[in-house]
Amino acid sequence: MKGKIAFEEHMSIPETTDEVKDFAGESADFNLFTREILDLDDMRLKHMDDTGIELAILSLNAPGVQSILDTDEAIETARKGNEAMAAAIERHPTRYRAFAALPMQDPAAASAELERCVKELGFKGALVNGFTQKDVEDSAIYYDIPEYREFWQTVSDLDVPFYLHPRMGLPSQSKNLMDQPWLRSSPWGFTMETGTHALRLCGSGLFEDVKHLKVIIGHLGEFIPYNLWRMDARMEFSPRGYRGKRPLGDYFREHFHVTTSGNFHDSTFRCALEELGKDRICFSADYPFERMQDAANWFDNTDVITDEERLQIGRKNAIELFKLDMD
Ligand code: GRE
Ligand code: ZN
Repeated sequence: MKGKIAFEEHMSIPETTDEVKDFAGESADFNLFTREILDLDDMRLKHMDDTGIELAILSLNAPGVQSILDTDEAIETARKGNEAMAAAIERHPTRYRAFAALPMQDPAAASAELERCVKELGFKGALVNGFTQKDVEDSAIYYDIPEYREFWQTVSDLDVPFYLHPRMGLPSQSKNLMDQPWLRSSPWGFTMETGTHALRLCGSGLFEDVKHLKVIIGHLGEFIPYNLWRMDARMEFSPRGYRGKRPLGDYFREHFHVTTSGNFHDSTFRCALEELGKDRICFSADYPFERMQDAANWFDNTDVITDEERLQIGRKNAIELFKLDMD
């Protein structure tokens, strides 16, 4: 399918590149991977051309700004990442948009940077790599706490989506995973970490306090669609500190979109479609951690959806979600 829009597509700047090499894959050619994640010109555009991806909304790699302990450095690094993405959009205005990287260490600074990126640079929202560390290594701040309500109000006022992207949990959060490191990483830990963060947002009353938030998660919903019925069913008997006023599923279905990033598989896709509906699912690849070719080969050919639905999920939902000036 031509004209796809993809939006879990990562770039990097020299300040944040080293940390991603561990995740390039055991068999990966690190030099090639590094070139791919840093490149915003010929190589990436060629992959996009070859796979029918017309537009990519770029984001800074994980954990990126969220693992920087010093707040001033986090603010500076987010700015550098955002300037690099803005420059890429200037060079290729028909091929790229961007999500702001945000220094969540300081919610007021994060709000200000998001506002600058949206209003001055035309960015389409934010992509944040999970919890933030701050000041000390063993710290993990989740954004459901009251200190972030004003930040969320800014996101809502700007009327842009917030992409909650995975990162790895800290060793102190992962004591039962350390002896089998794959459990901490992308096969499982990323999903658990991000899914839990998304559920924290739902369970904190956030969507009652700030009514118009749109949150995006990748990997076909980080396991949540598969377990949504059960969570609501169990919570009826045992809400234990759940602070939502309505069932979890209501908030998830009303406030979340999910993307196909890194999850190119029919039965997972069918489950997400059945639980959330086709208006809530969007194509994405997760380049360069995944191959655009794998994403497109699956998406362009899956018979789980009709061609009309393919156009909607591959393109039109994104145009609406990000109010893109395209048909
Ligand atoms: C991602 O961006 O989703 C990602 C990483 C590292 C490894 C795997 C992966 O950042 O999917
Ligand atoms: Zn990703």
